[in-house]
Amino acid sequence: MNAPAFSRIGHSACPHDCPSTCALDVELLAGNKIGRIRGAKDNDYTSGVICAKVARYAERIHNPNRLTQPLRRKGQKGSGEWQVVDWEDALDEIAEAFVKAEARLGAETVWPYYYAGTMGLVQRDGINRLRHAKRYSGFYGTICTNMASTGFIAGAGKIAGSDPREMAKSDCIVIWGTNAVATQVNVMTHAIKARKERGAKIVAIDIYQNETMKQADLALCLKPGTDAALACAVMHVLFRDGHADRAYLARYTDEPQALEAHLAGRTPEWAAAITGLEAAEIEAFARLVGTTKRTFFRLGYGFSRQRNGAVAMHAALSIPAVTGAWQYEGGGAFHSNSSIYHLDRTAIEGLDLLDPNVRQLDQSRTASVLTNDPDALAGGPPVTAMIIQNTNPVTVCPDQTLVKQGFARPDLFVAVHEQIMTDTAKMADIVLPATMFLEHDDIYKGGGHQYIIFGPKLVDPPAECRTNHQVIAGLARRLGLEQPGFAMTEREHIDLMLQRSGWGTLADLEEKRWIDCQSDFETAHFLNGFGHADGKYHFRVDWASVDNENYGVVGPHADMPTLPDHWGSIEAADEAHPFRLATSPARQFLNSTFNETPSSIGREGRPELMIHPDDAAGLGIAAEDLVTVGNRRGEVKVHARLFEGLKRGVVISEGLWPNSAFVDGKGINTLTGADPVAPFGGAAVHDIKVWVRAA
Ligand SMILES: Nc1nc2c(c(=O)[nH]1)N[C@H]1C(S)=C(S)[C@@H](COP(=O)(O)OP(=O)(O)OC[C@H]3O[C@@H](n4cnc5c(=O)[nH]c(N)nc54)[C@H](O)[C@@H]3O)O[C@H]1N2
Ligand SMILES: Nc1nc2c(c(=O)[nH]1)N[C@H]1C(S)=C(S)[C@@H](COP(=O)(O)OP(=O)(O)OC[C@H]3O[C@@H](n4cnc5c(=O)[nH]c(N)nc54)[C@H](O)[C@@H]3O)O[C@H]1N2
Ligand code: SF4
Ligand SMILES: [Mo]
Repeated sequence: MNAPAFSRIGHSACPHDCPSTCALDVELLAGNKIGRIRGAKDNDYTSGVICAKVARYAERIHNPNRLTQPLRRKGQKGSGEWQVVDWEDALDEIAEAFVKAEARLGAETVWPYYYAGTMGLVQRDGINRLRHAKRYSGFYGTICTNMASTGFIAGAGKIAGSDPREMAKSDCIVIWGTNAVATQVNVMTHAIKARKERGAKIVAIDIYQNETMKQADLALCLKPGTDAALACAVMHVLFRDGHADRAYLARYTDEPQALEAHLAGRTPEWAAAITGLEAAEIEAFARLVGTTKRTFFRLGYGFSRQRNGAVAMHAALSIPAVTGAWQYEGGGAFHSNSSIYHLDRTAIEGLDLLDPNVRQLDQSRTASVLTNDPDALAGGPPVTAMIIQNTNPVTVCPDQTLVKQGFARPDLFVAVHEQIMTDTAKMADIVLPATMFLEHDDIYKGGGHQYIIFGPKLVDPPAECRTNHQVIAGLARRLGLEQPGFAMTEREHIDLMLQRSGWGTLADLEEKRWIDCQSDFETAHFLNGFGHADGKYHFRVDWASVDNENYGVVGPHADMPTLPDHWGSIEAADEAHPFRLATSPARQFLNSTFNETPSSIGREGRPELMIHPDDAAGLGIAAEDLVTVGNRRGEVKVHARLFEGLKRGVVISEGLWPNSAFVDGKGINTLTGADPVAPFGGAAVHDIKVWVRAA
């Protein structure tokens, strides 16, 4: 068959939960089809580069397994037996279930549940308008960013930093706890440009030799959950060897003397014993960042997915405050730009209807919430009705055994609005077919850069797929809600938000394609002061009072160190669990998205456990063997892959695979914990003690 004729290029933005939020050029073909997707060359962050999985998007959007009609469950929950229903009946049933549940147990028994499967502000966050209008339980979205953002705000006072494009002007780029080659490829574009044009050094800090570590000039492979020890020893050396910028410290930081005194005992030898690095490696890294003023610390999420993750982020962020790297172009630090956009989300999210007394339920504790743990329910009623958009908790949430038990509860009604039949959709009472990003209008803001980008509807959705916005409006109508936000179109919402935020109109944005929201150099480098009231960088942290839009302290927050330090709150290995497991993202998947596309599955192969050959030998495990990995939460079967690029005692399983890809249907999150992480919650998905045995 001939390929459909090429018609034109459409412009969009990648909607997925990836810091790169690439500006896209989409080949639009005859017959409502798309061809290849490319990165926009004229966007100076995307720079014409995108990941392979999105370049191949035709495979996902035209996937024959897409959901295209509303379905009602016929058999038992999870039985896979469905009956096609029409939209009006499906929405009636959901609205009725919500009304009944509310009449029995109060509005808080309904839990609108969503996450970042699309990062579009209208389609992702519009569900909050329904929640606020009805006083349904709030969704406290902690699973991804909580520890990282808390640690960053603790030090810098807000989440912003040096212009990410400045990486290309750095002399040293430290890629810390992010596997950028796989998870946000554009970081590499700018870092490699600096290496080519300026001879910049690239440092990577991770727990295994992933693709990013392989590209680094200096690759530090440490034990999971020990990054703060490394950071402390680096700062110890900086003070010891005269590489601390004392004038900068005096002007811009809170307690430099206290920090220096505190670090006196945090020697490279002390850190070597904790991190598993050689003291000489730590010295070399400290010397490099101490003598290279234009050092750019690109701090990722991975190293914060530990029970001490907030402390680790804050400790790593403290290094450029000691060297004074913030003063130089190409220097400083960056994690995310979420603080720079000042978008007025009132209409999209119905913030004028928000009642702060309504309880918030923690996403990372979904396992506990749905199995009726009174603490996780904050003393309120059980959750008995849900609508789920853009997330797949039965795959992605910690403590999967309990998550599955929760979703199997006969007294829980669940509607899932999805693009494909995920592990979560399989457990639903009603499944609604959703549009993909090229089939609806939305607006996106970069986490890893500084652009707002418009993504218009470019093709028609297949069959009966509807947008999230349409579904929320359909339910609102049935529930008698008359706020204007439900009647507005996506475009009207975008236009209103832009205008109220001082970013012009949608028409302006459509013409320009994107808005560069970068702050000026002094602001971005905090030379006008950091985000705290005193304008200083804070080495000393009162964790309970960090301002991170939180709903209250949880976990062992009282034990958190106030100055940067190694905090032993991780799930340390013990005799019964000699291994530390991390569940790092696979290159061809994006969380659980793309784990349904044949080319991604083909490239990833199957769920595996990477294990050091000497550890495997000690357990009588050979390459390719099926092994069982377990802890008190459950057991998972995967194939062993012998791999020398990690420390003994550390094992890695890349994902996220669908649960059905595992021999006995138990996904990797069977092993992760839903215990609340200090100080404000989150999921420690790389912080797991396990045993391993031949299956
Ligand atoms: N291909 C692909 N891209 C993705 C995703 C995906 O699943 N697949 N997910 C998207 C999402 S939602 C997010 S939030 C971002 C996340 O992207 P990243 O910021 O890259 O975070 P992670 O992928 O969680 O982990 C990054 C690395 O941290 C390592 N790591 C784990 N524990 C430690 C530790 O204690 N110390 C150190 N130094 N390293 C550690 C992991 O092994 C991994 O290699 O990526 C996005 N992009
Ligand atoms: N073990 C382990 N667990 C993890 C992680 C890990 O590294 N290891 N990473 C964690 C992280 S960082 C994150 S962010 C979470 C992510 O967890 P999720 O938010 O659940 O992420 P996705 O798997 O991308 O799921 C998004 C779903 O949204 C659907 N979707 C996309 N766009 C739309 C839309 O417009 N409308 C509707 N209705 N649906 C849409 C997709 O089809 C997909 O099934 O997972 C976390 N879980
Ligand atoms: S997933 Fe990330 S790297 Fe790939 S196109 Fe989307 S934003 Fe860019
Ligand atoms: Mo994430």
